[in-house]
Parts: sequence; C-alpha cells; structure tokens
Amino acid sequence: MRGRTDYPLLFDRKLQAKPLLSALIKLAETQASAKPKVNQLGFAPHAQKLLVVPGRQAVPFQVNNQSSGKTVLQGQSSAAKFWPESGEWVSIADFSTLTTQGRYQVEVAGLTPITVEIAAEPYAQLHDAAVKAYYFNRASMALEPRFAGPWARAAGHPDTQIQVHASAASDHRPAGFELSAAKGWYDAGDYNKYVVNSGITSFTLLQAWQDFADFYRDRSWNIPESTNDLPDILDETLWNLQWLSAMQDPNDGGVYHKLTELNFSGTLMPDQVTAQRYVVQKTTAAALNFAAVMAKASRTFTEFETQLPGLSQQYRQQALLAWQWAKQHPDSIYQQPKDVSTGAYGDKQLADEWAWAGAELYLLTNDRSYLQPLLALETPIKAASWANVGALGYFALASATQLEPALRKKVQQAIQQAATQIMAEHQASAYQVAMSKNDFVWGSNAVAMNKAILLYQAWKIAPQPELQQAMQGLLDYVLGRNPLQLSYVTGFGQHSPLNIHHRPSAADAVQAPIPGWLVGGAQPGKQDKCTYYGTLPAAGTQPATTYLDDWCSYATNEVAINWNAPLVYVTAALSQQML
Ligand SMILES: [Ca+2]
Ligand SMILES: [Ca+2]
Ligand SMILES: [Ca+2]
Repeated sequence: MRGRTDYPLLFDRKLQAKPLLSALIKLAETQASAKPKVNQLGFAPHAQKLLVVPGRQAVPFQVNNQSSGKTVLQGQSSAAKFWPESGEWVSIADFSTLTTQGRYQVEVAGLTPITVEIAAEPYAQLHDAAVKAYYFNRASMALEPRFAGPWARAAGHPDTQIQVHASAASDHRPAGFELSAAKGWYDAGDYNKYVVNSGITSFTLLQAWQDFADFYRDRSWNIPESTNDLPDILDETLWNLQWLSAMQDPNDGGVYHKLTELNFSGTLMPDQVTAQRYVVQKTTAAALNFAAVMAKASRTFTEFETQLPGLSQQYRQQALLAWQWAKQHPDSIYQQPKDVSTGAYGDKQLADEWAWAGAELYLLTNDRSYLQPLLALETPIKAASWANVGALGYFALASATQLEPALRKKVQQAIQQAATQIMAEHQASAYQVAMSKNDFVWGSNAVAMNKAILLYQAWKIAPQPELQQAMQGLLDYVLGRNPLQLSYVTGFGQHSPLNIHHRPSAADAVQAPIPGWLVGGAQPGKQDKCTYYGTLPAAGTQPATTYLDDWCSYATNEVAINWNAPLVYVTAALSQQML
C-alpha cells in the first residue's frame, strides 16, 4: 500500500530513473487519470466548455455525436501545467466551438470516454433543487409528501417557548424569560439558528431576486406557497425573515446572536430533538447583520404591499432600531457562554459589517451619513463570507443611481479590481479555475460560488466574456471539474456526495441524501479528525483533494444555508443570456 505522504514524490524526476518506481508511477498515473474531469451537468450552447485532462502531455481528443457516432470536433489539449492545489499535472481540452445542443461522447487519448451534454438550460433543475433545499431545512413545519416526496417528515422545533439565556438577560427580559421565535431554517447539519449566518443567506437570496426578477417572477418549485401570488424565492426567504424579525428585542433594538440548544443533538430527526432552546447574547455583529438584511427586505417588499401589508414598514423600523442599538453597543463581541457548545459564528472584525449595514440603510433612507463606515474601509474588497461582508455593501451601491457619480465610480472600480484579481487566478490556474491555496478553507465550495457572485457583479458594471468564463470555471469546479471528479451537489451529476453531515439525511429512512445541497468541500484542516481516504493517490493529502464523503466529516461534507445561497445565485445568473 502507498503511504499517504509519498504522492508528491511521483513528480520527482530523480526517482523516475528507478525502473520499479517508474512502473508504479505509471500505474498510479493511470489510476488517477481514468477520466477527463468535466462539469457533469453540462453546458449552455454558448458557454466556454473545458475538460481537464490528467497527465503530463498535451493529447489529441475528439467529440462525437452520441446518437449518430459522427465526429463533430477534433483538437489537441493545451500544454500541461502543474496544479499545486491537487499535486497534479493536467492539460485543458477546449470544445467551446461546439454550440449545437445534444449529447456527445468525448474521447481523449489514453482515457475512458465521457459523455457531456449541451442544453438550453443545463442548470435549471439544479437551481430549483438548490433553493428547495431551504424548504427541507425549515423549522416549525411538517414536510408533507406532496412537497417533500420520500423526505417528508414531522414538524420539528416549534420554537414558541424559547428562554432568554443568562448571557442575554436584560431588565425587560431577564434570564428564563420566555419568548416565541418560530420558523427560520436550520443552519446546516444541526438544528440551531444563527443570526449572522442566516442573515447573509437571506440577503443573497434577496439579491438573487433583485438581480434576476424576470427569472423568478413565474418560477416555482413545489413548495406549500407555490400557488400564492408571491414569487417562491420571496416566500422561501420570508420563512427565515419571520424568524429573524423575532430575534430582535423590541424593548431596546438589540438582536440575539443565536437561538440554540445548549449542545448539539444526536443524529435524530427534528421532531425527536426536544431539548430546551435559548436565545443567547445580543451582539453588535448580529444587530448590524440584521439591520442590513431588514433594510434590504424592506426595500424588496415595497413592491408587494398588497400581499404583505405593512411588512415593508415594519422591517424598516426594525432595521433602524438595530442600527441605533449597534451605535450604542459597538463592542458587544460574541463570547460563547461556558454552558453552550453549539456554533459560535464569532467575529471580532466588524468594520465590514458597519459598511454593509450602512450601505443598506443609506439606500433605505437616502441619509448619506450612513455611508461613513463604507467610505472609511481601507482594505480592498473580496468575495463575501458570513464573517466578511464588506463586498455586499459595494454590490448594493454599484447600481445606486442616487449616489454621486464620482463615488459610484469608486465603488464600481473596487468591485472591478477584485474581479480582475479573480480572473488572473483563473488564467494562471492549470485547472482554469480561480481557486487558489487560500480558498481551500472550511466551506471552500462556497468560496468558489461567492467569487462567482463577485464576477457577476463586475459583469453587471461592464460585461466582458472573461468574467463569464471565470464564473463558468468556478461552477464547473463544484460540478465535477475538480481533482475528485465529483459533483459536490447532492443528487446531481454522475458522482455526488451520499453521506452528508446533515442530521435529517443521516437519520431518515431514505438512502439518498436530501437533494440540492452543496457540501462544504475540500480543505486540508481535517478539524473533524476523520480518516480521509479515496481513489485518487493524493486523496487526503492536498488542499483540493482533502474531502471525505462520510457523515464523520463535518469539516468537508456538511451542508449549510450560507453555502447553498451563492449556488442558487450563480445558477440563476448563468441561466440568463449573458453574452
Ligand atoms: Ca409563491
Ligand atoms: Ca466581519
Ligand atoms: Ca438518509
């Protein structure tokens, strides 16, 4: 058996002189390179279409029409390059000039042929499943078979009798005070609800509505609200906003950081988990996150006053109140109480939260003083994450026509500069995927999708094909053009995760996991201390190959609401005619 650490030596030229080792190398390379790596969902007719070909040489390839057998394209892959993130030599086969819809067989010299599809809407079903995943994670609601199919389940967590934890006690609401905070989505593989993470998630879905309203206006995915007169994307987001709204203490405007059990539950279905739940500590981060999301929600729902009378006004007032609380409590950093061990979502850097919330409150009120924190930001923006939200404020302002032209230009340039950096990573990468060493963190697949959102925001400012190509590359990465040849979304692609770290999927009687979930993905931290294994020689040894399809691996195989949201956004974006 090969040791786990010897794979990098396969590329040591001195060692190749030894005949036995040379034979082993050939064997290893053959095993590693059985198939080209490709987006397993296929491509839209005019998208860039790339395959990654494992191996050190450029090789000939051809594309045959699957039904007629006729060869429709022949070519040669690019010169091979080394991708340090996976420790592989690869070349690129480009068949973008093929634009006719259909199914094709791609043959690359020395490798197993693969099938690829070119279709008008290759990601439509995936999009609908990715957004329906939120329905499957709803708290306080039974999932009926007519909507949930085999994954129907009893309601869990009514959350109508929540206690105030000692860390959150105030005069009006002392420890043990009981309140109701129903609905919302379970955060991830666990059943708790966290303001900052559900905040960026809700915000991203509202941004998707804002940027792709035509796509969403008549689109539904069989949820209980599919027959009402509100777009389903807003119905789904409202399920969480209604909970979020209840996380604000109306007495002072402060926002509880999370609603949680004291400790993570066992691997049980939602209705089997009945431990007392608490709201924990009001924090500055939660208040600012809440202010940003509620401000955006308020603006969004002005259009739906008939369906949701008074809601826009209510969210406006809540946003303003949360901001005022944050101004009075700028240093309330989350500190996990000793008797609580669920997710912390702690963040000590709040300059970005101030900038984001301020940008949204400016758009809500037209009061320019709210822009001060954003104007004071000194660091260049980068793709958003739950703890780094500055970019979201820039996205909001880039299309704000009321902003003076010079400032708007500055905001746009900041987005374009960040996008240029991502495009450069794409170009330099052997995989033609803008994923670099620092991107292989917990939730790396969501890093890919949030980078793609940033590229789309730059495309909105000034369209250019390279932005779309880099976006496509990032989506290709999570859908199969990666070292493990895996589509990282449950239920989609030829090979996708089966044993996700998600309590309902693990505890129910259905073999297949709930579909449409993007798993966290490869990253080298191994915080879960699982034994990593796999078929690729380097599985578990390189940043882009350290992934384990096992319940054990919460560090690479958990799902989370904030990871699915950018997948929803990007698949909506790529369902548009971009160029
Ligand atoms: Ca609806
Ligand atoms: Ca932050
Ligand atoms: Ca299951």
